[in-house]
Amino acid sequence: MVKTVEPPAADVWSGDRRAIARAITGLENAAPWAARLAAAASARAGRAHRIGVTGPPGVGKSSLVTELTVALRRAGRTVGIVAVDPSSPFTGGALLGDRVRMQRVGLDPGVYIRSMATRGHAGGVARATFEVADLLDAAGKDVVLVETVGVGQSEVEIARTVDTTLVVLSPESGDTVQAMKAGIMEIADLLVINKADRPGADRLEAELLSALELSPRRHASGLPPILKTSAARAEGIDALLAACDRHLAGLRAGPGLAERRRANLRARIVASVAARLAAALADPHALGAAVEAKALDVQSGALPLDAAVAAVLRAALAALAPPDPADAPM
Ligand SMILES: Nc1nc2c(ncn2[C@@H]2O[C@H](COP(=O)(O)OP(=O)(O)O)[C@@H](O)[C@H]2O)c(=O)[nH]1
Ligand SMILES: [Mg+2]
Repeated sequence: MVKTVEPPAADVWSGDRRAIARAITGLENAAPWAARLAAAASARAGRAHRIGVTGPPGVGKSSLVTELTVALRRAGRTVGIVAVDPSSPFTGGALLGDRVRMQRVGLDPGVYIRSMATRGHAGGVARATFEVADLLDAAGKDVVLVETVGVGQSEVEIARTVDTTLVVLSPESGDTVQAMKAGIMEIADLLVINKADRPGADRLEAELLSALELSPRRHASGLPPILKTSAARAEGIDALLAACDRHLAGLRAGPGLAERRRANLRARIVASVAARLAAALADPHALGAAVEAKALDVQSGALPLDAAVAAVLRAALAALAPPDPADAPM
């Protein structure tokens, strides 16, 4: 593997593109210095408005991210984009295809775009995504947009770990029922019907409204506003941005923002623990050997299964979380 040289932290915080690029590559590849930089970024982060954009493939998430970015730039705000989407036209800084507007956005020095590899363990992708969002926040971006395909549980988790979650549907996606089953309606702070220039947007809105009527959220956090946009025609974008800003202002007005960010931290801690555990269990040079040994013991009748589980957990704790002197009782 190519060794990535650690960029000077000051260059990252000042928003230097090359330093950010190197930092992100290090985070993705878990370079030796990456954990330290991630911790420093996390400590500096918190100023940016993080907006998650999720929904089924093809509803226009990347197009909406592009139009939101254009609108944000017009308002003088800087933007970081993290796309966790195997089919994303955003690729590590450069842009594929002939999407002229995206290319223009990609060339703007006030915008930093990164698409995340989705190969590897889902928990690892989640961790890297959170860290990159922290990094772009710490690098001074005013808004960080996180695009994920809302199909799997892990993508939904990522999209949720933001301040404001947009769930995007389109009249042609025909995935409304599917989306509701996958639970993505429940995480929406704002519901967006994109491709409102296509027939069926009003019918989809009526469907969503009646689905929301039955939602358990009806009496809890209140129902999410529904917005109609056409990314293709750049229509409804300012209203969507205003709704995002209103959502953040609402969180800021009370304990909501601190609560939301604490909930996000809980999810990140759980995801990191799960990812590290899963990686170690799968590694024959780490816990994999212990798992194999215990499997033999269970098979031979030397050990009941739950005792094997307990033994592997103890081994995992010893290997992954050696006692920290700072944790010792005073
Ligand atoms: N008619 C119409 N097409 C759109 C709109 N937004 C995006 N598209 C098209 O839908 C396709 C998928 O868009 P993309 O942004 O890649 O969707 P994603 O997979 O959700 O990120 C592309 O061909 C876009 O040009 C819209 O508002 N109206
Ligand atoms: Mg996309």
